[in-house]
Amino acid sequence: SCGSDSAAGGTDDDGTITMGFAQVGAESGWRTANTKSIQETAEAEGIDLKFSDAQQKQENQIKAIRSYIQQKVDIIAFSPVVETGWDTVLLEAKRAGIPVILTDRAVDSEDTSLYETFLGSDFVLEGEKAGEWLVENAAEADVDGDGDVNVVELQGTTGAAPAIDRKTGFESAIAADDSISIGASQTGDFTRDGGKKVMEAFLKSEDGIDVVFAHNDDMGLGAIEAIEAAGLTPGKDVKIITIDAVKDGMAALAEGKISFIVECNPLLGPQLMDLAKKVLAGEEVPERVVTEETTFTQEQAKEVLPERQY
Ligand code: GYE
Repeated sequence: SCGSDSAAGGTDDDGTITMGFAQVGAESGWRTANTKSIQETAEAEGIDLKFSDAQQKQENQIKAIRSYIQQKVDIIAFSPVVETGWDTVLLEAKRAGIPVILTDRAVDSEDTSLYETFLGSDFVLEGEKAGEWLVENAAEADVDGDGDVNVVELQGTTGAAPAIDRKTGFESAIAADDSISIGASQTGDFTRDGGKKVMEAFLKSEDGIDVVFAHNDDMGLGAIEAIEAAGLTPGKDVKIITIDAVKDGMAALAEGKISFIVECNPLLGPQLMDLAKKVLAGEEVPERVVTEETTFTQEQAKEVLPERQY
């Protein structure tokens, strides 16, 4: 499969594919499930996986990618922690003839020849689904009955594609109802602890919070801790909407603490390895592969929880 085309990668003489994967970190249940899916699929398919955890720092990801280039891996895959600032290192990979696949999160590079494809969710659509549910359930979500639905937003990592896009999607959907507005919005960095701390501050600074929109389950679970510590009942005194649908989030939804979850699928390993094989075999791959996702109400969570894998 290793032709003369300098932009194409190849495989070792024995046909084994070596993939360097630069992961974001271990910030959430979603990320843990994503890492497991990638590692298990590589193992099952005999792909030699070099894996690094960047602890949510771009500089660490760039270092990892540079070391994969030096090690002459066949292919690099990564989930960019933020959208900007990747052109230089991606150009280095391109010049070394190592193809790159983006997975989970996107980059904002104008030069799309810097990567082969982008596999991941439509984050704008996820935000829209969250906002549409709120519009449909606005009367019930106005928990203090003052005629206004006051939302506080727990944003994901600043500059990350899912934080930017989920905010955009949510805002565009709630624009359909004048009674719904976002009173405060801050990053909780996609972690449970971050969600808890920001929610503690919101509970002190904001009057009449009706709804929490958290960009992921973990921050929503942190918010639950803060709400309960303030003597309030999540799901009753404050409605919570989240994104991901990992097991802990689904359990809180089934218990009535969370009101609605938009699914974001972390099990990208099989599709990623399939795309990697195709790229290295010189086959055409689509520029964009969007994962399929659904949404869950409390009733639906109760039904699927026993079989939830992650
Ligand atoms: O929603 C969040 C994680 O990029 C889709 O990152 C991913 C997001 C996911 O930390 O839980």
